[in-house]
Parts: sequence; structure tokens; C-alpha cells
Amino acid sequence: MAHIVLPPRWQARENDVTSEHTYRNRRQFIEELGLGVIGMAALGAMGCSMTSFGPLDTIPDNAPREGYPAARNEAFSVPERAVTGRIYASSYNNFYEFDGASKEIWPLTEPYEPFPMTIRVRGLVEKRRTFDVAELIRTMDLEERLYRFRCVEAWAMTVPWTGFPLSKLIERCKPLSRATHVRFVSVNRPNQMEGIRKQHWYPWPYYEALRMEEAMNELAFVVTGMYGEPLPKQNGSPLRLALPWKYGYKGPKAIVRIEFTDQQPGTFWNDLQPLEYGFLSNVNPNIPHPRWSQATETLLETDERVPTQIFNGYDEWVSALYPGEPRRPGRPLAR
Ligand SMILES: Nc1nc2c(c(=O)[nH]1)N[C@H]1C(S)=C(S)[C@@H](COP(=O)(O)O)O[C@H]1N2
Ligand SMILES: [Mo]
Repeated sequence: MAHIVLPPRWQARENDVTSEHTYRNRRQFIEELGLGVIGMAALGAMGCSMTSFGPLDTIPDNAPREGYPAARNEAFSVPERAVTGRIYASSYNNFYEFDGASKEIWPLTEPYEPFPMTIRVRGLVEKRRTFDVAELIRTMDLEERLYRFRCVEAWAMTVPWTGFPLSKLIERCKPLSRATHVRFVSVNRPNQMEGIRKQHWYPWPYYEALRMEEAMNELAFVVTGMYGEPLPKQNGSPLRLALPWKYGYKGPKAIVRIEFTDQQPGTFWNDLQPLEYGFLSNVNPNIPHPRWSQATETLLETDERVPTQIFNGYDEWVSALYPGEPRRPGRPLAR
């Protein structure tokens, strides 16, 4: 399932403009494929130009670049796994606004323009406010964190994300003390996102939510970049969440609205299929998905099958939040 066929369609676009930036990414792309200088010469001979388009060329030109690459926060390391190659983390994606069937999302993101973007803060707050995302990114202290990432579909990767703690953003939002939950809504641009146009049966826009104490946990991270550069569009530009102890779908991409509530909000996948996708959705090998086991996962790039860890290996950060989390093999979610 996680197997990726590389290289992707380099010659897909003809009217691409060569810039220093795309040239650099192109070289890196080829180097990461292990073709080296000889490979580049061979591609040239085959008629592949340096202006072809690939998964690392989808970083928006107008994304803020100050603060990249950010210093690594060494409190977050993944000793038992190698860092996933950048090209893999940006070639195999879930982003239903573009397509729900294929994982090859990046070629579909061409019409999408993540900047400028604003985030509206609503609900139980002292005062409604609106953040300009580029300005928000520029005014936050960026750091890099190496996190495990686990999709509910049993593939996993290890990614150096750039961003800032979600708690810092929530402080700026000034929620009222009676807020118990925070809700996030993703961007809804059918004219730029063909998955929204084609999959009319989904309740767009994508929405997710956390309990306040989950959102304030040290691990909860607002992601603005990866691998030392701003986020590629397919990875959730301009800004998304990384919640490494939860399944990937709990981390919405391209957030445009944050709402504080005093009741548990609905979430996209839980509302659609409550017996398959819970509200909490903590990574847990003991709770099988009704259609597959969660005991192991496949690493992107190597296709190695490895055991799934409770809370994805983040037990010491989050176990106190979930006294009821099953610790022995059990059954799928029940009504
Ligand atoms: N708005 C939005 N956010 C989303 C999704 C989506 O379809 N739409 N997919 C989720 C799922 S299922 C996963 S596994 C991760 C994938 O992140 P990645 O593409 O950076 O690996 O994004 C999550 N966030
Ligand atoms: Mo996922």
C-alpha cells in the first residue's frame, strides 16, 4: 500500500518557469533519487529539462522564508527509526480536497494558492480576531521537531516538521476559561481544489477538534514547514497541525478557522463513519480498525513493517490524558 513508484511524471508541465528556486529543488530531487551527476546528464540527454515539475516544486513562491531552517528541538527525537526521505513524504499524501482515491496529490495542487490566507478566531474568546497567516508565521519563533507520523491506514513516516507549539497560538486567541474544546476548519476553495468539486458527497469543508488539554499538550504542533523549508501545498500549506500521538486525520491541513466551544464538536471522519474513526483517535495497536489490524505499520520509503506503539511512542507525554485507553489487544470501536 505504501509502495511508491518513482520517478513521477517530470515532463507533465511545459510552461513552467525556471527560477533559482525550482532549479535547486530539482537537483535535490534528483540527488535524493540517487541518480547523481551522471543521472542528471543522462536525463538531459533524454530531453528532460530542468524546468520539469516535481513534488518539491509545490512550495508556494510567496511563502515566508524567514526563520528556515529552524533550530532542531532535541527534546523530540525518534531513536528507533530513520528520517523518511523528503521526496517520499511529499509524494504520497492524503488531502481529500484534491483527491480521495489517489495518494499522488501533488500534481493536482497546481491551481491552489495558499497565500494570502487568514485564520478567523471565533466562539468562546475574549474578542473575535483574524490572523494573516504569513504574518503569524513571521512573528512566531519557529523550531524543528522530528516526529513519528501514523496514518490510520497503517502507513507511517518520520518527519522533521517546522513550526511552533499549538499552545502559543491558543494563547494569542485568548479563549474564555469555560472553553472545553477547540475546533479547526480547513480551507474551502472548490475552484482551486478539484476533490471538493468532484466529491460532492463529503461535508466540506474538512473539520476537526480537540479537547483543550490535548490542544495545550506540549506535543501539539502547528506546522508551517518541513525538511527546513516552508510546507509544500500537498502537505497542507499554509499551515496544518501535527499531533503525533493521534492518527493523521486528526491533524487538519490548510486551517482557516479556529473556534472555541463548551461542547465536544463533531469531526469530519467521526461524523461520516463513527465505528471506524473515533473522536479521540489515539494511535493504539490494541484497537483494530474494523477492516484491518493496527498492530503494525508500513514505513514509507523502506516498506518495512514495524510494530505500532501505543500513543505512537508518545506515552510519557500524553498517557495522563487518557486513563481509559486500552492497554491490551481488544475489539474495534463499539457504539
Ligand atoms: N484538510 C485536510 N486535512 C487532512 C486530510 C485531508 O484530507 N484534508 N487528510 C488527513 C490524513 S488522513 C492524513 S494521513 C494527513 C496526511 O498528511 P501528509 O499528506 O502530510 O502525510 O493529513 C490529514 N489532514
Ligand atoms: Mo490518514
